[in-house]
Amino acid sequence: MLLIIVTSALRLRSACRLQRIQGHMMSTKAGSEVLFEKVGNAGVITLNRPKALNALNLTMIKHIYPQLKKWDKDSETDLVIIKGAGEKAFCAGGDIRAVSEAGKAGDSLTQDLFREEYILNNTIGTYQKPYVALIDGITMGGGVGLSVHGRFRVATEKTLFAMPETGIGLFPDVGGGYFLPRLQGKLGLFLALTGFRLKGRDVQRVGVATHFVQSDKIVSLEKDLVDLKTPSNSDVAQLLDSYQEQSSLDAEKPFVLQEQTDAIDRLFSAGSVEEIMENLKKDGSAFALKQTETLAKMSPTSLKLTFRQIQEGARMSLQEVLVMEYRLSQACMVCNAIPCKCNALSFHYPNQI
Ligand SMILES: *[C@@H]1O[C@H](CO)[C@@H](O)[C@H](O)[C@H]1NC(C)=O
Ligand SMILES: *[C@H]1O[C@H](CO)[C@@H](O)[C@H](O)[C@H]1NC(C)=O
Repeated sequence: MLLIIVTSALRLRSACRLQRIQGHMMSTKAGSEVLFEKVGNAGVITLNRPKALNALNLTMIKHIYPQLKKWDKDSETDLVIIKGAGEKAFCAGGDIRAVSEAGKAGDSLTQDLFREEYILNNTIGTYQKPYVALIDGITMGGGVGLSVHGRFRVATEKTLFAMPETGIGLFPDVGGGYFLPRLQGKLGLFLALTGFRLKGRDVQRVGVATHFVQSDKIVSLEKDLVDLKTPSNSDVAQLLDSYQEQSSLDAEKPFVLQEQTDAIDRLFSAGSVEEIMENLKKDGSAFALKQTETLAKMSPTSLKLTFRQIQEGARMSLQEVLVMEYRLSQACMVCNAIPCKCNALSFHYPNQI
């Protein structure tokens, strides 16, 4: 009898404890979607929504922006590292589902999300201290925004890069209009229109990443970065270079678009999307045919918008591009609020990956 009472009491106590732990977890949950740590003199940002492939939402952006500002001014912070939690993703994009639902409801969330994200992109683009993005996994849309404008982007064999926005009624924003036309030849336009996915070493080969380091070396790289004493950008570059030299994985594997580079430059040199489609049809090669099929699945409005964005962006500063894209995004949301063609696929993102 006594035994039963004791065990029940114990059970009750452990149940209470469990509840307390759960309660504690609940209370720390708000704000845990992005973690900020000081490790030595490094500010470390961890995007922490692994189940949502670390997709950015407004709460995260609102936390990251002031923290970056603070670290930029703080004499005890010498560099910033940004990474994603979990095995799969750095950041698979913005929380498009939330945005598109809010857009339909005429909510100000869409406006807020885009505005904050543009401000954040600009902050990263002009950051004074070394900024290192460890893009060890899926990196799309907003995840590109958090990395590509920063000084250092480290890809691994797990990196999967794409700007899939033309498939969801949007356009490759977050400064896509700036960095895409600056890739070699017509590659940026090709990536923007088709949403073509680049993997691993190729992400560095095209210049989206500045370095390639094997994934199993990232933990050690991060430790060495944190241990640097008041590093300059060239100190960080030196360390990253040395890690890159030790990473021989896939070094022999040719660039996935090696054979198609000339074709891309030729077929995508055109005055309009229609002309590109014409070029592809006339060409008739297997590669061209495949691109025709891909483009046929994209939002026609998005394709035209993206074409013009990339064209104009080539001549603009990052700031000018971000302002242009903010205006475009607002126009897109108004368009998406009225059910129209360009909203066709928006609910499949980012969970489509
Ligand atoms: C962002 O995601 C976190 C974690 O999933 C959630 O708690 C928070 O409410 C989200 N914020 C917005 C604005 O959706
Ligand atoms: C920030 O930059 C990324 C990549 O260039 C882009 O995908 C994202 O949409 C940008 N955000 C805004 C609001 O411009």
